Amino acid sequence: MKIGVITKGIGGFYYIDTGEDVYECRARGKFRLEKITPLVGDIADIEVDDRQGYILNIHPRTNEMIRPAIANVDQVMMVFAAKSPDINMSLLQKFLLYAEYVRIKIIVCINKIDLDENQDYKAVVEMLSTVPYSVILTSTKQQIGIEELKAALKNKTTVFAGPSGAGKSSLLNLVQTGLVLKTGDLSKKIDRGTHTTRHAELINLEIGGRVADTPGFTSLELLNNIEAEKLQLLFPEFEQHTNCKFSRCLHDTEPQCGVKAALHEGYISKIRYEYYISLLKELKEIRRY
Ligand SMILES: Nc1nc2c(ncn2[C@@H]2O[C@H](COP(=O)(O)OP(=O)(O)OP(=O)(O)O)[C@@H](O)[C@H]2O)c(=O)[nH]1
Ligand SMILES: [Zn+2]
Repeated sequence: MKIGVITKGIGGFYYIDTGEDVYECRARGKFRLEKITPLVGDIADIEVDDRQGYILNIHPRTNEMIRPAIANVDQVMMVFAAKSPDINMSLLQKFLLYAEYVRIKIIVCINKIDLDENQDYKAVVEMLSTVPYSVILTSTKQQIGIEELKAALKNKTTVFAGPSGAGKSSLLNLVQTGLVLKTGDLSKKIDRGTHTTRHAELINLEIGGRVADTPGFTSLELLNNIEAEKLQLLFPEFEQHTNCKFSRCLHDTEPQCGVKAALHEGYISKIRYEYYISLLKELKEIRRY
């Protein structure tokens, strides 16, 4: 028996990288019976002779994303451009929330800082200084931050996310020549009339680690089924300030709220807090019906 990582799945075949070799395997019938589909990123026990074999077992997943379908991601690199296209704050907030929801570590990369003469991106960096996510500032044109990016990717499994044109492919190309992401824009594919399901593939990095070949989060699953009381768990910076008077405080209109106190003292970003309140209102609306 060997252990490896599923790096690709095509037509019922899975490609498992054991670190020494890549094996083409099928899943045993028990997976169908138990309605488990092996995912790219899964750690699998395999039984092989020569180059082919069977997947015997899948190890428990640390996390799982739906689009692209991928398991055990260490981190998501959220790439936004400082300018052109300008940072879409509400999209950034949604991405942060979604990554928190699927429990994946977040790194925010602000690219194209060469275009931002007034350094407007600093407002975003300031907002992010209140959350436990790291920030990398880059420019592919001026080769800024590339070593830092490489260090962050080394020996990790990373999914890139971010709006079209932010520079994901340009950045990856500096990490490793020839590495290009398949486009993540589903609407483009539909326009061309090719309704292909997106199968993620993991690509080995020369520096160690892997990246998914297709950007994540192009469509965000709705978070409608979250309970209002649980929404605050997706805002990790609130946690150390929840010394509120009421144990079930939603940090909205309640008196003596620790989160609101932290907001006034500047430990919690106003933008983040307002986003939280807007989502809370939405969730309460949904519940009313
Ligand atoms: N000025 C400047 N332009 C950049 C930088 N990085 C990328 N670009 C340009 O921005 C454009 C988009 O870059 P891509 O790497 O294709 O962006 P992407 O995020 O992969 O886009 P999609 O494939 O559509 O998701 C290209 O014309 C790049 O040359 C940068 O740091 N500075
Ligand atoms: Zn409170």
